[in-house]
Amino acid sequence: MTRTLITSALPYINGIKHLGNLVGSQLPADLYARYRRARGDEVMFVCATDEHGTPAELAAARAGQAVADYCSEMHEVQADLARRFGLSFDHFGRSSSVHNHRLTQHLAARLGEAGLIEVVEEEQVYSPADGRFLPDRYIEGTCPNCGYDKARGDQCEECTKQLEPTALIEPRSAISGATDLEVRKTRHLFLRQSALRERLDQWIDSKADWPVLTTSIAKKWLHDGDGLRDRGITRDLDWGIPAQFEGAPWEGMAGKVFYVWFDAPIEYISATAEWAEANGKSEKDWKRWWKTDEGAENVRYVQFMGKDNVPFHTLSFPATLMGSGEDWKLVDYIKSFNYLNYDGGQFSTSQGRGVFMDQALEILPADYWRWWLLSHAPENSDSEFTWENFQLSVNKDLADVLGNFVSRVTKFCRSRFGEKVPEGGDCGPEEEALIAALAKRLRAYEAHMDAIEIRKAAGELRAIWVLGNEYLQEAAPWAAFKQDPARAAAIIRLALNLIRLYAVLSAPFIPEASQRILAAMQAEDDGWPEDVAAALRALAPGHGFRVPEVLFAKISDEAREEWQARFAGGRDR
Ligand code: B3M
Ligand code: ZN
Repeated sequence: MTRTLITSALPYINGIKHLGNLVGSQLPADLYARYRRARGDEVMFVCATDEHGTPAELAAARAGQAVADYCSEMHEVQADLARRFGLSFDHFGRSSSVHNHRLTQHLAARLGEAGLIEVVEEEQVYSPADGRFLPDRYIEGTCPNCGYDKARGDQCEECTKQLEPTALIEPRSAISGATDLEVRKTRHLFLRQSALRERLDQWIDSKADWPVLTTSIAKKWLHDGDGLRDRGITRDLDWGIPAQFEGAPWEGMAGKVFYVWFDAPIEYISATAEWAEANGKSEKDWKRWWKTDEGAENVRYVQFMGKDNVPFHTLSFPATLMGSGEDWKLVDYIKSFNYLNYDGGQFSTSQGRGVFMDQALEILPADYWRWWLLSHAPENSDSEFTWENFQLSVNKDLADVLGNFVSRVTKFCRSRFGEKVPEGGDCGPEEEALIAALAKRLRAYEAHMDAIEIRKAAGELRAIWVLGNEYLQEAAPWAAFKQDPARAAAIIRLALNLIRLYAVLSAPFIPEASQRILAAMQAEDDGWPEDVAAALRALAPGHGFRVPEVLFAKISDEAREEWQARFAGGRDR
């Protein structure tokens, strides 16, 4: 059996995520996980909240809470939203878990023993006004690489370059806005990534099938020379995983913690250990996903993330795992995404601009959002959410094409034959043509899903729905019923079966609606159809069903305008 390990980039703990965040990692990862399970794989799908570092501290301070309390609360909020969006994680963990503390310190110790970590005296930006060092997001300024004026101390979101706080132009404190900053000396652990350059280079070269977006970013920072600079992996912060611990092969790190980007990807592994513990499994059970000497050699590991996360997943995290000298599973395929923009601008957490996960669900059920976001995933370039486009896509694809098919067929059957699959009549060339067309499209759908080409897969699924409507139009059971009721029965029998098949095929995109369709058809999802003709005989004559409630309601112009005004910005989050 194929075994597939899937991780989504870990959402930061610092607040509820917007739809741009969702479509850049968690949602496409869920689509793929659901699909792989449907194809019969054994799947391990993990995610977690990313709880350390300056984003967590700043957000807790803003909320007036202790950082540990803030993180516990926000983890629950995010876990609940994930559930309500149908994100089917096997485990949704926390990077602040004991498991992650243990494993992060273990890997750091291994790297230290391998001579890949050294204690370095370095210069850090210090703010006398704040009375503290300003690591990472505590400092903002202009990016020396692209000129973006809100670059943060650790990375420019605009051009994805990893930065050193001292490199920022016109730096200011993110806490107080102070600009009278000093540079002071302090001692930190450095990961000697540069010593692994050749291994990383070869490894990335061996990934000929990776999407261009992923490899271009990886190669850029690998050959830029700067991307693989030895980097500080500790910080002068209180909240995090202590860098001084029992058995650490260094001294003098008391009071310092690991950099959030050092421990966050390790949480992918730790979350699997958390899963094992939560489900009464053993260490062996999680290691068979992660240790190539303990069963993971046959696992296919796929990661999902936004483009700004790519350098950390193609360089730093693999450097950590390779450098440990242990047999950890490295990623096989990285699916990365561009950004989703919002109505002529950017989503902005600080300005409350755009739609956030909680607000989205206040307006409409998850499947409406899942469908739009996935069918417009920013794969090859940035894409844009507009309310017009959202309305169009929901009303056409979901309501007119899929919803209407289900409703017409079930209602027609109820009025002419009752709420059971009718018997009698024969299929002919129209049905043969339909089955051939469906089979062809189904194979194309699978190919796109296998390749994680999400927009293309969505397009193919929509085309599969359209085939049903076209068939109905041509076969015209309402006309046939007058002359030849048996022929009408054969058409409707096939159409009812098509509804069940649509539920199975659509489940990765719109799981909740698929469930409702199956419930109405009193049918099970009995697995991915290998043979279309056979799948269209699953509901035999006499099988009962009910006409489902409206599957997808249309979005009116008034509702669209109201939402447009409501989310234009200005709401503080
Ligand atoms: N939390 C950044 C982000 O959400 C970060 C991802 C960590 S993945 C290990 O964009
Ligand atoms: Zn930049």
